[in-house]
Amino acid sequence: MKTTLSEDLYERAARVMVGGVSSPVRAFKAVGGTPIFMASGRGSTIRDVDGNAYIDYVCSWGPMILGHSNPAVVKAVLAAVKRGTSFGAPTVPELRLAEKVCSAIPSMEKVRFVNSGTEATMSALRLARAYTSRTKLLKFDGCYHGHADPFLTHAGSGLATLDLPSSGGVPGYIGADAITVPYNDVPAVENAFRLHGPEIAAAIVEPVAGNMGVVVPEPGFLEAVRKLCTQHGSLLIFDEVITGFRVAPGGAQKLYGIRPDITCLGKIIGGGFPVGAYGARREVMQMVAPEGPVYQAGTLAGNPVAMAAGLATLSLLDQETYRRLEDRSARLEEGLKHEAASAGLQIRINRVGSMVGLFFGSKEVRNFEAAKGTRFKLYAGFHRSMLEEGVYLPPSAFETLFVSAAHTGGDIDRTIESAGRAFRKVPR
Ligand code: KE4
Repeated sequence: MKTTLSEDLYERAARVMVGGVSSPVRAFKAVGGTPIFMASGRGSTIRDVDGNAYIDYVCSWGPMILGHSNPAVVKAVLAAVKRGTSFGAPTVPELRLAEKVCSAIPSMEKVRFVNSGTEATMSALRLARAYTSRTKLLKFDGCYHGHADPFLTHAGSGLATLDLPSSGGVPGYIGADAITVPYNDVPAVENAFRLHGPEIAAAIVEPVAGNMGVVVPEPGFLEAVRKLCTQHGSLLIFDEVITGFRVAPGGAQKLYGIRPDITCLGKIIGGGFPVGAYGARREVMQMVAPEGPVYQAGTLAGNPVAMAAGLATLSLLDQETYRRLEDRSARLEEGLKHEAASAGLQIRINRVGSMVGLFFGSKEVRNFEAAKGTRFKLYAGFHRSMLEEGVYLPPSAFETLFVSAAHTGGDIDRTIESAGRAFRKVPR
């Protein structure tokens, strides 16, 4: 596979952009080789600047649930652009997306749009602290909630990829307010509340963890966090930036029947444009300016073009689409397991809907420690082999493979065949 143009471009990019990228995980640090410059995408396929085609399982880290350049989304965006790109004023697309999100997400009576998942979780924590007049935050090892200071200790995604226990530049007093416990560990949550309950403003959790690979909530885990938050007057924040409209139309809270106090969204609701959102029942959201004292603002929040892309995307996410996503993702899971077994390689697959996590090793992965205890260093070679096969996987063992509605049965079968060859190259 020739990638000379990517290599030349990356050398140029590294002179003016830190790490040659706009987000660390894209730098291929964990998998080696040169990041690939993508030129175009259509459906499940993306093409790089050298003309190589790949079946895409990054899907822009989640937003592209319909695949790339979906005709309806493109049409809606072009029409919106022609009407003007930004007014800094209320618009009908913004209102329509707000109504759609609030009607789909059980916990959301009111919503505020922002420009990223980071802004959504940052604002949700500020709101929870104001609502409870408390400061402490309970979070879970290996979850990732964006790059706002309070969330950057023991986090997943790029920090896990780069093996960073926390970020530089975050003052100690910020970290002091964070209590981090293992995912799926109910006794640890109970203990945290026993010790700090009256000080805990909020617990924030990815209801399906997608930033340490995929880790699935065990029966009773989310229910226990919900119960303890209620008992101690803390707010439960569901970070559904990945799971929102991914694992079900109403997100993980619909799938698992748990009602959080605040929900954060992003990715899919922007249809590939910068969007985030946070929402809750009215009596919580009324604390946000201009109705209440919690200040949060944004020049491009509710941008009409992004809203149009989100609306077009959500309007196509019907039951048939979710059924197809489930069918293709289940087929991928079974095929990968079969090929690994045929290659005499031990892998674990954690999956919820079209969120697929692949781990090298035999042990169950139920938290971040277990994820770090897998043979994750084998992932780099596997990633490289799959690139050679024309399959684009996340360049990190601590991310999620996303299946889109555009992935055909043929794509899945080809991926499985490619994985069979790639597994055979993995050193034992
Ligand atoms: P953004 O600020 O990147 O839009 O969203 C932050 C965020 C919040 N919550 C969850 C559960 C998330 O997964 C994310 C961002 N996800 C990462 C990858 N898993 C984005 C990719 C990147 O950082 O480049």
